[in-house]
Amino acid sequence: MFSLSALLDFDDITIQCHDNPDADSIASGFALYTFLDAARKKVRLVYSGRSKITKVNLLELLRALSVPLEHVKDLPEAKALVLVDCQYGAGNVTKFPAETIVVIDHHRRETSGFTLEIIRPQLGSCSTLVWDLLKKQDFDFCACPDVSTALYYGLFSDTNNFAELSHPLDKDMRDSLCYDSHVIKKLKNSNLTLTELRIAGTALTRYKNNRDLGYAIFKAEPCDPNILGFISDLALQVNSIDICIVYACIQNGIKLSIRSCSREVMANEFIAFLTEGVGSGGGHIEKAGGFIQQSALDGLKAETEDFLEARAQEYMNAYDVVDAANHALDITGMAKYNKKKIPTNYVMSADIFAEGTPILIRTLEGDAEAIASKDVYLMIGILGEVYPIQAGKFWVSYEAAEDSAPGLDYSYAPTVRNKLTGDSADLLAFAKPCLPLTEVHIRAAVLTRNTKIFTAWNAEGYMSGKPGDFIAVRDDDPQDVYIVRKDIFEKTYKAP
Ligand SMILES: [Mn+2]
Repeated sequence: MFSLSALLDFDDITIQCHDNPDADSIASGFALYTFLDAARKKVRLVYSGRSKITKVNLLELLRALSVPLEHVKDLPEAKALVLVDCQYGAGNVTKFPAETIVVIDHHRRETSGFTLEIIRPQLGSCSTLVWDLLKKQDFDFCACPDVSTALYYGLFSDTNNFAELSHPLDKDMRDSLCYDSHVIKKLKNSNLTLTELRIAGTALTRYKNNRDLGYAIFKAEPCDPNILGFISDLALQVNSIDICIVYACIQNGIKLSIRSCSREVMANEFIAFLTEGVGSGGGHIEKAGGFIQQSALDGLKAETEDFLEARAQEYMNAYDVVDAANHALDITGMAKYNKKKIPTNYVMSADIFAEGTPILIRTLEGDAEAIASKDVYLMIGILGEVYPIQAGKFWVSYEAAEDSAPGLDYSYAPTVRNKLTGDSADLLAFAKPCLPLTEVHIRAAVLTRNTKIFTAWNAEGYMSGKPGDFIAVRDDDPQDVYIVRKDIFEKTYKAP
């Protein structure tokens, strides 16, 4: 596992942002610079490329936080060259010789063969990744308000003002950094130049509106990604547009911003579909954003707009909707299965925080709220999903188990936060194993089409499944219809 302590083996380190650096790249580099400088390393922070920074918010960022970023044409061979928010050899960053190459990035992998690397495409910003790495080095963020402010702004601008942010680590960083609110306010309001206002205006007049399928596609000239969020927010205000895709070709790829007010299309799920296999994307039900690698499109020999349209149509044309709240599912042809009695984990909420404390549970799937009490337990599923259950209901369905539950290896271990103090705890540290008392009987069938299920308990969104996943319904509750991923189904259900 990559750790920043590996960098401390070098004395001469150059940190390189991508060409035409954005706030995220600058912030990531600056935080790393501060860490290495404090460790008394010889360190430089640079970027290259033909053009120097001209964007007003970035110049203000450099000035307000005294970021020692240099623009270079050439670079003497460094012992270690650390690339932030980009990958060595990729099209958006000038290639300089170095003995050791280190890559710290949050984009989809494009190149490989580095000495040291950490690439996490699920994260909303590279700033989040650097923040997480620094935390593991016990970096004192409160003692470095400039670094905190830079990282906060890096995430803010890479996720369209936090609107397109989805990963729990992103939220953890947003919630915990003590940033300078005056600097942030100034940066937030230096976002648009008159040229960018014109780009937004032009993009809004050139669009393709597919009225049958209810979406519109807008193309903007190459611009800062934040402008796309601005355009899509405006476009969604139009009465005949319920879903919009706004994109621009930027360095080595396509940046996308999605908005949806349609009940049947969740923006975060839609962007995941659009970028599957060619990029990455995430966000919320109504707002999401993503990135497609140009090299992936070249590989498919597809023009950007044709590709987006084809994917959008494929998505809109090929899903079934199950309204489980209002209609009974037709179970003819569905086979019987029993849920295996496999150990799982639970946490007594009153073990973590005093009774009556409002708590926020944060998992990969999103945030949930509860009040700590002797009567509220938290169940932890095998994917790290967490849901509250009443103690009474728990004890009629489960018993405490001896052996610990397997598979507690999550990409984000669920955390629980005291909403009053902001203190946060690792939920797994309080987990105890339990076993279901009886087998649950269900009927299930393999999905042959993309399917969305609207359930009685979630008015906001839907559960979605792909061909190969299972649709299931409990024998004792015909309204309890849900989707189980293929790999999970095989682990948790068996034929009677
Ligand atoms: Mn970034």
